[in-house]
Amino acid sequence: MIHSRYFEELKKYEELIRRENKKSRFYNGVFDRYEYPVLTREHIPLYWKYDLDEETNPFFMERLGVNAVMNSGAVELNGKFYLVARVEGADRKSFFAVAESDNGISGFRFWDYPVVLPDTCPEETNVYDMRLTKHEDGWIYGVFCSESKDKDDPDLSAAVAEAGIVRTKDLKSWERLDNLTTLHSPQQRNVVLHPEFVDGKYAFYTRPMDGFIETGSGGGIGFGLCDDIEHAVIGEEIIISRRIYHTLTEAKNGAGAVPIKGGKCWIHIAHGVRNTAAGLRYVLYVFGTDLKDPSKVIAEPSGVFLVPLGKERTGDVSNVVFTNGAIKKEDGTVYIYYASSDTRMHVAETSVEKLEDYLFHTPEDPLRSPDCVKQRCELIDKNMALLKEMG
Ligand code: M1P
Repeated sequence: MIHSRYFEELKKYEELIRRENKKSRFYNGVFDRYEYPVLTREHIPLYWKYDLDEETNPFFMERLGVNAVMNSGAVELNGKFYLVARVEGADRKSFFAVAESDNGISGFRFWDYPVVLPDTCPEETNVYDMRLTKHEDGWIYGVFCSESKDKDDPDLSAAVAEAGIVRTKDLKSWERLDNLTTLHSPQQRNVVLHPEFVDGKYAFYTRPMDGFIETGSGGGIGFGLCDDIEHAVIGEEIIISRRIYHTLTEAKNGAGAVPIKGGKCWIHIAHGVRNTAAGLRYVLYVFGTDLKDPSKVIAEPSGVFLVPLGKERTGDVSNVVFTNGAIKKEDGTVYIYYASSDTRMHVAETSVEKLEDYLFHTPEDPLRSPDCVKQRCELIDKNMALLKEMG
C-alpha cells in the first residue's frame, strides 16, 4: 500500500511544478532574470527518492536522496524546451535527466526515468555538465565531462577529466561514441561541439588543463577540428580566448553554452573564474566570433555579463554561476539557462539583437585602472552634455 504521506508531499510537488514564473525586478537592459529557479532538487519526482510502500518504508524516509540539480544542457525540439540536467545524488555521483517544459521558463517536469547512458567506460566514476549541440549533420550530440580516478597519483582526490560524447535524435536513446582525444592536452573539461562543420570538419571548443583542478599553462578556451566524430581526435588546439591577469578569467576560462548563431557573429556565453579570499568566484561573460571562422574572436566586451546575486550566491559551492545551455527561439528570443552555486537552475531572457548590441557596443577592457577611469569619464562627459542640453 502507498504511504499516506506520499499524497501530502505530492500536493507540494505539484504546486511547485505548476507555479508560474515571472520576470524579477532586476534590470540592466541586457537580460531579464526570472523570479524562481526553473529546476531544483525539489523538482525531482518523489518516486526517484522514496520507497512509496508503507510496509517497507514505514517512516516515509528518502531512501535515495538528491543533493542538487544544476549545470544543464538545453535544446528546443518540436516546439518543446528540454533541459538535460546534471542531477547530483546524495552519494555525490551525478547523472543526467531530461526535464521538459512547454514555454522554457516554467513547468519543467522530469521524465519518468533519468538518462541511462551506455556504460562503456569501466573507469568512469562520475559524469556531468552535458552540452547539447543540434548539429547540422542531423544528430543531437551531448558532450560531457567523464571523470575517473587518476591511478598514477596517490592523492585520493586526484582525478582525470575527459570529454565523453553521446548522440541521440530524441533524447531517449543515446549512442555512446569514443571519448574525445586531444593529443596535446592531458585533461579536458567544458568541451563544446560547434553546431556547424568548419572546413568540412567537426569543430570543438576545448579547455585544455594540466590537472583536474588546475588549468595550468593551457588555461583558456581552445579550438580544434576533427574528421571523425565517432572516434574524435584533435591534433592541433589553438587558444582562442586566453586567461588574462586581473580580469574575470584570471584563474580559469571555459566555454559555456553551445554558441548561438547571430546576424553578425557566433555568440559565446562562457565562464570565467578568479580566486578570492572567499574561494573561487565563477561568473559568466560573453564574446563573439566570426561567422565564417568561429575560432576568430571579433567582439570582446569588457567585464562580467551575469554574476551570482542574492540567493544565487549561496549553495553547495557558493559564489558560482555556470551555464552549459541556451536556447535561441525562432523569434530571436534567447533563454540562458544557468546554475547558481552548483545547487539549482535559473533562466535569464534576452535576444540575439540585445546580445549583439552588448557585444559590439560595450567597450573593451583597457586592462589598467587609469584607462578604466578614462573610459568611464568619457561616458559621463557624453551624458553630462546630454543632460545639460535638456536643461
Ligand atoms: O564548482 C564550479 C564548477 O567547477 C567546475 O568547472 P571548471 O571546470 O570550470 O572549474 C565544474 O565541475 C562545474 O561542474 C562546476 O559547476
